[in-house]
Amino acid sequence: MSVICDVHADEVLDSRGNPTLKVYVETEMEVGTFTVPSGASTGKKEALELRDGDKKRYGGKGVLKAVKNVNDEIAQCIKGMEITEQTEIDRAMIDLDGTENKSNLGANAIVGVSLACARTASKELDIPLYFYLGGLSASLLPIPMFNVMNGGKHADNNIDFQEFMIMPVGAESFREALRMSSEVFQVLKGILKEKGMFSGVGDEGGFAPNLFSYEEPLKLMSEAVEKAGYKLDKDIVFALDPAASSFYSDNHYTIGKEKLTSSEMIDVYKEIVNNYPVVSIEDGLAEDDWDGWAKLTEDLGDEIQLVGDDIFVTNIKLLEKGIDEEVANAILIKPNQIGTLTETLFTIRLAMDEGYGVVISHRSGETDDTFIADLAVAMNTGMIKTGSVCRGERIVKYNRLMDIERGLGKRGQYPTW
Ligand code: 2PG
Ligand code: MG
Repeated sequence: MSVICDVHADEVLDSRGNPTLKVYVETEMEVGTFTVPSGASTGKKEALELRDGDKKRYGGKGVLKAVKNVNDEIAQCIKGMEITEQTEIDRAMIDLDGTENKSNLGANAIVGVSLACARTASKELDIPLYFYLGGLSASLLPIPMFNVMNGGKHADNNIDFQEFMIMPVGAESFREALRMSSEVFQVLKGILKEKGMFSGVGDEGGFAPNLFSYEEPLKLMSEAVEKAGYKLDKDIVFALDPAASSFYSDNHYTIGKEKLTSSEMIDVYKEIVNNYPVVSIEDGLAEDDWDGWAKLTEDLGDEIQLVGDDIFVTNIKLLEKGIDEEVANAILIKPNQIGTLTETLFTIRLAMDEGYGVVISHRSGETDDTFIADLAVAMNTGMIKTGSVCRGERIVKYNRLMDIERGLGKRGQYPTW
């Protein structure tokens, strides 16, 4: 294998039209890239996304400092290293940064280089990225969680919960899962139009009409599933990401005009689970509400999947705390929350060893990069959430998964729920 001979970055735009980095890592034989995504409902303990703060450019959101960090310090540090020495490369960048949250060089700079290295290595070996990351055991396609209705910080409507998702658990292959969900999505659009509701979409491609309770999206989705000819609970089930940190303050959750305690919020979820085929709730409670989370897990953890996003931020220390305190039973994985591929893989492995579910995830501000599709298959996580069944930056990941499924042939499997 050859060594890294050049590393550079460029300032490009993400799906919301905000600046982000595209990183190029070159060896003598190949060049691989990674284009970095960006969140809106970010956890407080995420690794730091470095932005310029220069109000004269992109309202302060430029990333020229992070680009410079890639082009100068990081490039100098890792040039000459073997492209396949992922752990050493990531370690070198972590040491070079020297902070707990990568605030010196920027997690956006570091994650861009880290993931681009893996892609360059896979290209040099001339094998698919999922095979480079996961080897022969990489064979499980993920059940997708399609975010068909958007609220919270991802849409300018009045829905408090951020994501209402459909999971095609009754499909026999990923390709079929995608077809079923696309059909439901188009039927849902028709229903919204019929009812005179706004059928424009939010940041992740889900519909974003104004609705007056968290139940209305679930009702509309149920109607769409049945009208599309599928059986609720059998072919298609639901998942939620309320992203509760975004409506939590002073120990209370504000839903519409009501202010609820953690226990009252848990009661809301119990009712939802009783009335609708909701099998997974992510960030049902806020990142600072660890006691509430423990109670939520005790009350609902045997019945449904409880996914920690803001509370764990892909950070192995926070996941360890969660395991100790019996908080959640699954984790959302976003490489840019922690900043390197190596740390991401360690967090995934710990979660799996401890029997936690693992959902690989996009960010609300995305790019045309498909790395996470390969990551989900590589690690056999069996679940991915990467937006709705529309918008190019989401669809490109789903299309990549169909490519992977075709490439795997008989070795590929679609999970049962
Ligand atoms: C989430 C994500 C992705 P964001 O909360 O799970 O859907 O949103 O990227 O804005 O943090
Ligand atoms: Mg979330």
